[in-house]
Order: sequence, then C-alpha cells, then structure tokens
Amino acid sequence: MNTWKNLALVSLKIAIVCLVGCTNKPTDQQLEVWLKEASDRNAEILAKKAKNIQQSEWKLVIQGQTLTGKTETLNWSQLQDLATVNINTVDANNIVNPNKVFTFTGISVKSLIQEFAVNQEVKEVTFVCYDAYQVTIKIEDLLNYPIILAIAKDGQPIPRSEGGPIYLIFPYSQHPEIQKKYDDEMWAFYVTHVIFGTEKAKVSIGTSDLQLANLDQLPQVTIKEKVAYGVKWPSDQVELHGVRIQDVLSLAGITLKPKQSVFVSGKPEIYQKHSAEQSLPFDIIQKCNVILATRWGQEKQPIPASLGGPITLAVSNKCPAEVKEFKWVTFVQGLTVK
Ligand SMILES: Nc1nc2c(c(=O)[nH]1)N[C@H]1C(S)=C(S)[C@@H](COP(=O)(O)O)O[C@H]1N2
Ligand SMILES: [Mo]
Repeated sequence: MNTWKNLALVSLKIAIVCLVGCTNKPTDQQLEVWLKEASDRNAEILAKKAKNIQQSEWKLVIQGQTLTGKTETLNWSQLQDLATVNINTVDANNIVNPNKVFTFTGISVKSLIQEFAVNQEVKEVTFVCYDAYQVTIKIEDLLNYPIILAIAKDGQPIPRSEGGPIYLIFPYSQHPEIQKKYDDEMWAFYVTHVIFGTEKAKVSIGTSDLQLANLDQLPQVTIKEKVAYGVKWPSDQVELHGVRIQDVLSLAGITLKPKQSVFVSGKPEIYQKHSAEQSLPFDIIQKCNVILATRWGQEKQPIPASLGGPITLAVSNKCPAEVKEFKWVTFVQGLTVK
C-alpha cells in the first residue's frame, strides 16, 4: 500500500472535516473507512497505469544471487513456455467469492530457483511489484510448496484488476497450513522482479557506478526514523546509516546548483518515472539529511532485499514538511540531476 499517499488523502479529508466543524474529531472507525477509500482509489490509479503496458510487453527480471552473477530477463513468450504448473486454489483476494476454486497456471518459483539461483547461498526470495509493493518468502517454503507466478486463471490472462499479468499465488486449497505462514497480503499483484537473496549495492550517477566500498569512504550519517513504507521493518523507530545525497553527488564529480533537483530512481516501475513528486530540490538536500541508507540497526547490518535494500532512500523527520512524506525509494538504483 502506498501509505504516504493514503496519509495525504486522509489528512486532506480531516482538513475538510475541520472546515465543517473542527471540534468533531473523526472517530477511529471513520478514519478506517477513509483509509480504505484512499487505498481503493490508489489501487485503481495503479491498475490504470499498469494497463497501459500490454501484457505481451511484460517482462520478469531475475536478479540477486544468480548463477551467472547477472540479471536474467524473461520475456512474455519465454514466460508462457515456463508456465507449466496448474494450481487449483481459492483466490485470497476474491472478496466476492472467497470459497471459489480457480485453476491458476504459472511458473513454479522452485523451477526458477533451480535454473537461475546459486542454491546454497540463497535463504529467501523477494518479489517486487510494479507499484513498489514487495513480499519475501523463505527458500524452504518455495522448495516444499508449489508457489507459482500465475499468468492465467481458468485459462484466461489475469486482468490487472485481479493482480495480473503476473500474480504470485499460494496453494491455499491443497496445502491449507501455508495460509498461516503467508496470509492474503503475500499474494503479490503485477510482479516484475524476482530477487534471490540481496543484490550487491550499486548506484549509477551519470557515467559513474558507485559500489558499497565507494559509499563507505564518504562521511557516514545516522538518522533515527520510523520507516515510511510498508515492508516488514520494525514498527518503532530504527537507526538508518548511510551517506548524504550531496556527498554521493560530489563523489561522482557533480556539484548541485540552486534550482536543480535530484531524481532518485528505484527498481520498481513506479520509481522509473521522472515525476516532480519524486524529485528532491537543491535547498532540501542542503538543509536536512536525505540519505542513501546502506545499513540499519545498532549492529549496522546490511539492508536485505526483504526491507527494500541493499540501498534505500531515507528522509530525516527534521526535513521540511514537503519532503517528510516523500516516498522512501526502495532498491535505489541511480541518481539523476535535473
Ligand atoms: N502489487 C501489490 N500486491 C498486493 C498489494 C499491493 O498493494 N500491491 N496489497 C496486498 C494486500 S495488503 C492485500 S490484503 C491484498 C489485497 O489488496 P487490496 O485490498 O489492495 O486489493 O493484496 C496484496 N497484494
Ligand atoms: Mo492488506
């Protein structure tokens, strides 16, 4: 869920309520309703966006600890060839017909692991979606259960409104015990990336590629934040350690000028668009800590893919209001100055 957007919508609605009568604070129930409305609206917008991409142009990108050490990309016809597994199960996200069993046809994640992953090293696999939603599954469950990337439902392509064209599904009907481990939130819509373990850190800026060792030479900054996106971070504040955007730019030989801004791109498709709301203006970057986080917690552990790592954008709560709700970009790949 795009919590930041929902929060923005909810606060807008609170503001409207306040105009009408400011003493009447909305009840928790009312807030829930608004949150749900905002969430539904958001899903609608995303589904509309995803619809512009034809199913036949959809690709599945495989990264992380791959056998070749490189990115593997499967195009639609390759995916169709690999989609040999049928799973009969209820659809966890079918609210209208929760007991209806469908036949999903798709690609066994186990077969992807066997074909592309460095088996001994990979402990978990992270699935990244078009809308930056992500889920992570333990390797043993992927090897023991027929969890598939479905591309058809009852013999038909899966519409965007039902999670297609690639929908991560679990064999709930065949193996009911798996439902306890992986609830309906784990059924990921519009999957675009499969990541074995965690990738090596790398940020591109212009013609430079910076690795973790390069970033580690820069002054290290720690901020303490409640992580602003909905992956499985602790719900309390956590320490995030990393480097300031402006230092990263100067390491790449770039001095940011007033009126310029920095666009931070991340792996999920929605971070690829150069939209204004995802650009950080010069004065903000000067004023407060906007960092590329590379480690977290008191032990300064690397940030795993399950938390959006190895590099995620983090914004200090001391930043001005307009960027505090700036969406924290997961799986940061590059910086562009505009
Ligand atoms: N790509 C993607 N998949 C997703 C989500 C999402 O926001 N994006 N939401 C998850 C959650 S939290 C639930 S409960 C179910 C249903 O989400 P919906 O209520 O937004 O349809 O889908 C899951 N899969
Ligand atoms: Mo949910």
